[in-house]
Amino acid sequence: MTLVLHGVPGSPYLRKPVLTAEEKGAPYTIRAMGFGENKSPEYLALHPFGKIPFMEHDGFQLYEAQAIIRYIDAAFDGPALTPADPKAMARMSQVLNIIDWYVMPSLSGGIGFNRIVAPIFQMPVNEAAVAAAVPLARTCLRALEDILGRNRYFAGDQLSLADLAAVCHLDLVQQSPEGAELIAGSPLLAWLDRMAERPSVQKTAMRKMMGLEAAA
Ligand SMILES: N[C@@H](CCC(=O)N[C@@H](CS)C(=O)NCC(=O)O)C(=O)O
Repeated sequence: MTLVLHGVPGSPYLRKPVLTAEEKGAPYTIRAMGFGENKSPEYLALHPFGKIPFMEHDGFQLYEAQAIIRYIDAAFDGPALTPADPKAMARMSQVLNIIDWYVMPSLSGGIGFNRIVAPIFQMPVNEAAVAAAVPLARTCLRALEDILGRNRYFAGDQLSLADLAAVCHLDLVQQSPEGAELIAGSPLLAWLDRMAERPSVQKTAMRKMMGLEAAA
């Protein structure tokens, strides 16, 4: 049975499993949901926390993005996206957690949502939330720069799930004044350029997934 990925197109959290499936060459379909559908009784029966994404594969149901992308990496053929070396694997896990715990509420939820998503849907911009997110967003970018160091990717020379998760949150960072200022001159920009060359990253860009730009 095909891999079915449920979520709201445009959300970085739907993009993570989609991007992972693209990198693996795994066939998948998207079950596109509208804003708020994640709180419907039908969806809550699948995901009791009412969050995106949710996955089905061969009768196996799973929620939580990290669990889903690790499952896709393990269950499908294609390039390994988890390093075999324990230290590199731990580095990947560290970045995945930094993304979920610190990048999501600051760069994505605070700055990105208000500066990029809200204007698309003509929603009000919460300026206080943007300002409050800046210190943690700065810490995130400095921490990710330290981890990247002189490597090509977060876990070393090989692309891993850490890069895929991170690009879903960071590739719009320059589109807000706050993000652009925080990332100016950062070594993360060269990593972002490298990631932007990947067909998977181009195909799953936020505006393409939202249908606001033609698919490649
Ligand atoms: N711990 C969850 C968090 C996922 C998450 O925060 N998803 C956001 C997507 S942008 C969401 O569902 N937001 C809608 C809401 O909270 O109602 C995971 O990693 O899958």
